[in-house]
Amino acid sequence: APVGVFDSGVGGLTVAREIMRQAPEESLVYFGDTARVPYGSKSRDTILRYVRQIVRFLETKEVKAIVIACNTASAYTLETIEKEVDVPVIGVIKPGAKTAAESTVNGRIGVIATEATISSGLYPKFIRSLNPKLKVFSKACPLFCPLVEEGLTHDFVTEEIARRYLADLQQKDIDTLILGCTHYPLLRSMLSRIMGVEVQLVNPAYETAIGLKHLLAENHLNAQKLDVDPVHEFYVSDGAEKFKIFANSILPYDI
Ligand code: DGN
Repeated sequence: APVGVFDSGVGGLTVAREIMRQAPEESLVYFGDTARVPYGSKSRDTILRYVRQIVRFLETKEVKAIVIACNTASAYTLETIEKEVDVPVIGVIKPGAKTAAESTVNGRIGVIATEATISSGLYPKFIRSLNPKLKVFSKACPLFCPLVEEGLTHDFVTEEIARRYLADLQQKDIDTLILGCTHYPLLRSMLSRIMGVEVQLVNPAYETAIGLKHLLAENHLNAQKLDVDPVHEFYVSDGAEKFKIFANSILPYDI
């Protein structure tokens, strides 16, 4: 059976990509809610309603596990969805928080994400639950997603906006920065240039893919190693052609 992966749109492809790298034997069913993106500016009730619909869709595909490959949806729905479905569910926030808590040396961590993820307060909550001494500084960067989706990943306009968003965090002496939104790993080199090489950037997608492998193993659900080639399916709620172009620019093969 495949693993279900979903996001508010294209962003979760950075998580799907990581799963394909870390667990190449697994087949994926990806759903991107491109008709209703962005989730980052919506309320918890609305996000939960959308997510329940997506989960029902994934259940019709008989997925053996579900990855909430969206920080915003993870922040607002993971706890509820875990209780409502029969298969194991993993989000991106706990893995990202754990990696950051384990990587910081000076105990000062920055988090950048959508407005909804930042106002959920979940990153600081999880980080402090792992180590109450750690200090967390958060900054919402709502313009990053649309800029990435417009293809302006390496544009000076994006760099200028990034410099403004990160100006506060640059004053905080952080040594670790969580890229708490699925689109942000695509801005990695720019963010690193602005923050300086001494600040390590945490991509929660990486740790989530490893977490998924453990979760599947614990539940005896791993695919048998490459008996058959994995098959990946992609579904969106709108704009399939645009999605395809974006996906082909991110994934290691054409979908
Ligand atoms: N995928 C969302 C996230 O990781 O928070 C960002 C896209 C959005 O809904 N704005």
